[in-house]
Amino acid sequence: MVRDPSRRFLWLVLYVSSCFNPDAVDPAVSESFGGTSPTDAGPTEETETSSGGRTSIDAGPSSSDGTESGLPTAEASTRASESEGSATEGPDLPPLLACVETRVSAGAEIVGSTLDAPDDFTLTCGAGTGNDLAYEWIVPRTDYYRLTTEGSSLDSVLGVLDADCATELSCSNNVGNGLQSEIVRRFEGDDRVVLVVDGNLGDRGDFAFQIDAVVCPELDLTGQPLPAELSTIGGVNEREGRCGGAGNPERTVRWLAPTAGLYRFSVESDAFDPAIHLETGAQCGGTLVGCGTGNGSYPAEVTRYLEANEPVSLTIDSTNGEGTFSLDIAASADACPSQSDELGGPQTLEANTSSHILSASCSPTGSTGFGGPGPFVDDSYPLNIDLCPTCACVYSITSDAPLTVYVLRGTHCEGEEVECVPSTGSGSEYEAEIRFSPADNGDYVLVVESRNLDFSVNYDLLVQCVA
Ligand SMILES: [Ca+2]
Ligand SMILES: [Ca+2]
Ligand SMILES: [Ca+2]
Repeated sequence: MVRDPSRRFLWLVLYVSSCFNPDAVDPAVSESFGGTSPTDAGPTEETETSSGGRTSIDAGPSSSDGTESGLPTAEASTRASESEGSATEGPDLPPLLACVETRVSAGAEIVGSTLDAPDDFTLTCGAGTGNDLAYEWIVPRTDYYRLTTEGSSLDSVLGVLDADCATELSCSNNVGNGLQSEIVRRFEGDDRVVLVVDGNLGDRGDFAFQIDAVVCPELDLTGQPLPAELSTIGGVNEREGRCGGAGNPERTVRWLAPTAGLYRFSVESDAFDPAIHLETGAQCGGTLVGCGTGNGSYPAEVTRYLEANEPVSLTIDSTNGEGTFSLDIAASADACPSQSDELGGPQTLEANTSSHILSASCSPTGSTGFGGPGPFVDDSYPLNIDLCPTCACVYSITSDAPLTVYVLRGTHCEGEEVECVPSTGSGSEYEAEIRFSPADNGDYVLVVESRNLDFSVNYDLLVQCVA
């Protein structure tokens, strides 16, 4: 496991960017929420990573044509020595760890080749025997950082090890549909870690590797007093999503739940109608879990079950203008789903006594009734879809008043909203349909939400399947 420090590494080329530009965000990538991102497709093999890609790194002129690894040794060494600035070398820094070739810094772009490197490390999320290279990184300050091999040509595996050169802290093989690796995690200032670039299944070749501080979300509210009074004035407009936000500035915040449970994110403003989007992960661009819109009558809300210390990123956007707002994140003692059995037989959402627990992306959280503003009530049910390969089913919720039906992935309201359908109809006959195919097999929570504060809604489920 421990690398022999005497081994020569010939082909490393190290660049240190002249300055780290945190604003260098690819707008085409940053403006999409998880719901439309290709990186949402299915689970990835990485651990402790977010599935989204925020920043495109410039792999430099050398990595795209693959000629850098063919540089004469002398040239490679010269360029490496040019990079040895005060960030990575200096009298106050300790001697290099025994298992690494050199030291790197945040903002540095490293390109190189594992072609003639040794195979000293085996990372848990990779397979086989690939040549690898190891770097030491002394964390400049406590923050979340993104480590990526985006732009590499080999099938990379990326690992973070402790300074003992052996204890693996994070590992990423593939993120999204690609073969490259990404790790997003919090590092403590002055920590010394070993970063390993390995080849999966024996793959060897050119790689690019970069470390950047995560700049979206802008603010981490973990442990800060809530509600938080904030403003979108002066914010950038780089994001929009299913619930809106185009053309208006937004604010982004990270938050980690102190304990596992159901949490409600709510935003209210007198200055604008908020649109909030909740994504998984410590950086913007993760899977869109849910979104909500608010108006003068009721705040925008998203409520989900979070594991303890599970980072989420919230974008507070606007559908009309900018200004100050109040963000609250409150633990809920409600059970979710609210019902223990699957929906079957006639039910009633009582206008005054049913609970408001969840909220939909495709209809407002609440409105103003006879007694003033308030949230809509909802019932939620476990739902297991287990269809044969040629089967398909239509779930129809029929009702005597308008309602919204939506479906969350998972068993306890932890997952993303995968479908949201407002009922259509008139008089006392309304209907909302959701279709399931074998590709949808899995566990869900089915939510039925009233869209009237003052009247109860009677509803029932009709399931029609074809084989
Ligand atoms: Ca290896
Ligand atoms: Ca890979
Ligand atoms: Ca926006």
